[in-house]
Amino acid sequence: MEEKKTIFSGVQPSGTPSIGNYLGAIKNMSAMQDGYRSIYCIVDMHAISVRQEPAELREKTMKLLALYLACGIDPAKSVIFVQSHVSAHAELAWVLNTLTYVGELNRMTQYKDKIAKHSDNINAGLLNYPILMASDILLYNTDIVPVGQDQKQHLELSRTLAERFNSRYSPTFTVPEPFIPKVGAKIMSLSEPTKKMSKSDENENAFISMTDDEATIMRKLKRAVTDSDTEIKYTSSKPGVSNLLTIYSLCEGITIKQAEERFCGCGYEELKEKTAESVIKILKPIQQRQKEILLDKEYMRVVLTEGAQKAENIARKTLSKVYRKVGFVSRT
Ligand code: ATP
Ligand code: LTN
Repeated sequence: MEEKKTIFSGVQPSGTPSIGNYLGAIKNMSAMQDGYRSIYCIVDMHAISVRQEPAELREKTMKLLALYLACGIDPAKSVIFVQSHVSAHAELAWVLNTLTYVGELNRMTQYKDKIAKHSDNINAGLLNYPILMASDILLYNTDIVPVGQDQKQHLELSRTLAERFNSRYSPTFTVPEPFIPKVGAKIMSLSEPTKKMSKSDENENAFISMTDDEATIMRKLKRAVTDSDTEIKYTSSKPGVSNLLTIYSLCEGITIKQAEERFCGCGYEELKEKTAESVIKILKPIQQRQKEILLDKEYMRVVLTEGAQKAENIARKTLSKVYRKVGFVSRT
């Protein structure tokens, strides 16, 4: 029997995930777990590259775990763990730091965006962020990384670092491929539809959070920026309408073309209302399950302990190999 390929992905516990995180990444993480050896991480070490309130970070980490589970990521099928529980991530990151040129880091789009947004805290972690991400991915000999469009550039660096290590020492890492969905890879902001929907936007009306209630989802979508025209068509000159069509079609499980046909002759009001209803239909059962899971602290603890153990076993093997290849002497 052919061995399953490995997929790895991570989400930061830096806020409440948005419908963008769900449609662009988490949904695929859940859908892909049957066909692959899947490893899913809650990347708390990445999250502290911007300031986090410690008690809140702990709470958001547990909520993200409950959300993973509520979205159908199943600990019987996937390894689910918290990044800081497996110290090999930080250790490999150091080695990869020594293989990365500063010029490769400071041209990263996410870095430039983040330093503009957090000008009072331009720390080295923001710059080195993609190296830690490469370390996450390379430790598990990952073949495929399901992510949104915004992570493509980081994935490129992971590939470069894998190739650089392999050629400088000897073949060690699998060179990972991104899996970026054709539809939904970049859900746009509801208030500025030419910008990516971000869970950390100061304007709460710009994104739908996975925990928003029905009334909030309806209100936010009704206020979504469209245009002064009336035609419901997926085209680059109509970013707001195209974004709603994308969200609607993904929630309904239909193509964009089918969505356009459904709305043929309708007004924007109807598009917004129907999109809100389809988002609510997807989110409601997830929210219900997340609430139930959060009450079962013991279950969550077991998932984390077992996940960390499994991840650690794989990661240690890769790290030992790396340490040997770079010339570190063995302890024993
Ligand atoms: P922030 O905006 O707070 O910096 P984020 O919303 O980008 O964070 P992450 O935890 O960094 O959230 O991303 C988790 C996953 O969601 C990544 O795979 C990322 O590519 C994907 N993702 C993030 N925003 C979107 C979006 N608007 N559309 C589609 N996918 C997205
Ligand atoms: N950088 C990603 C989160 C992330 C990740 C990863 C995604 C950290 N490590 C490994 C995929 C694989 C983000 O900002 N969305």
